Amino acid sequence: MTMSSRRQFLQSSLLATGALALPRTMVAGNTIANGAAGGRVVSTWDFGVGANAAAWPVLARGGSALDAVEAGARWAEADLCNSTVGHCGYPDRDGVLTLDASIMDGDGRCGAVGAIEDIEHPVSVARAVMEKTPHVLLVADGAQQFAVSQGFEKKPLLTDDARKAWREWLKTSEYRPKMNVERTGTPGDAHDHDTLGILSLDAHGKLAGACTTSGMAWKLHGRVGDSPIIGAGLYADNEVGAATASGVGEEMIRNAASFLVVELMREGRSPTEACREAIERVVHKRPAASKTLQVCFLAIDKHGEVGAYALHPGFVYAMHDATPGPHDKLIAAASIYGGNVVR
Ligand code: SD4
Repeated sequence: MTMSSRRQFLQSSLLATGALALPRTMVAGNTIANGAAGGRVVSTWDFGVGANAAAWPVLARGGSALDAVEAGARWAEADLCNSTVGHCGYPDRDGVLTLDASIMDGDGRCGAVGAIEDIEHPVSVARAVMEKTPHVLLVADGAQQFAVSQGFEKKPLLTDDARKAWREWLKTSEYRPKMNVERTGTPGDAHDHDTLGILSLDAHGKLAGACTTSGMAWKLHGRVGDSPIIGAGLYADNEVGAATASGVGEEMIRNAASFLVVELMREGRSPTEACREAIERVVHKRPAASKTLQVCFLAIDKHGEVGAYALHPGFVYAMHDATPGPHDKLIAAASIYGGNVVR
């Protein structure tokens, strides 16, 4: 899909304001007895619509949340319109594209890769780390060697557009992450950071999540963000719920933020309340910095209730389930600064 047809497609999606409040009902046996019957998948940002569409068939045929989130993340990694995830991501300040990804099952199993180069599907390498090694996180050359040993193809990923944007950036060489800029398709004018965080509840009442990103464009070579750090960019616990994050990852790492969101839900907060409280923690720790950068959380509880919150307006997430009506819902999250703005 071209950039403009993608925009039209997204514009025709249902945009609603505020977090989605679904009835909090109990999971009856193996069936989710509310609007999430058959499962539900939620993903960060507008490209979450495509990720959800790739994940949904897995849930619809009774597959696992884990398989669903991997399918959704792989779609985003291969998306040729996305300058912030996977194949078309923007590089670091040395012109090197390094990717971060993680995956977590609600039963506690998890795997991740950080700063991996030349491998198209880091989320699947993360899953292999989880399933085939005694470890959780592999980074850089070691992660790549492991990927190749598992049959992943090594190939150069940096696109001409990304290289062009990097050359443009070199003219100023200023590291100043942009907040919620429009995706115009002009090199240098695209988002310089946005992660695909995807969470799913399957028809069996099990949760899983995945996170995949090229991280912050123009970062220092070797920088790893929150996305592959379990508890920072992603956390899932079948007993409670799951959470993921997008935005400037250093804030998520400082606050163990996705773990915090899940723990707040464990204490009884709704997903929206938990995300809001985690955002407040970010503000409390670094009030001045919080005015200039974006942080966003997305959460789902074990009943399928979904919530989100951001520091600044502009954060949208996508939701897909079996309820009748339009399936590609884009929902604008509320924010601490500036209320709700749908772009
Ligand atoms: C990172 N959290 O590497 C990622 C980037 C991102 O919205 O999601 N930006 O810090």
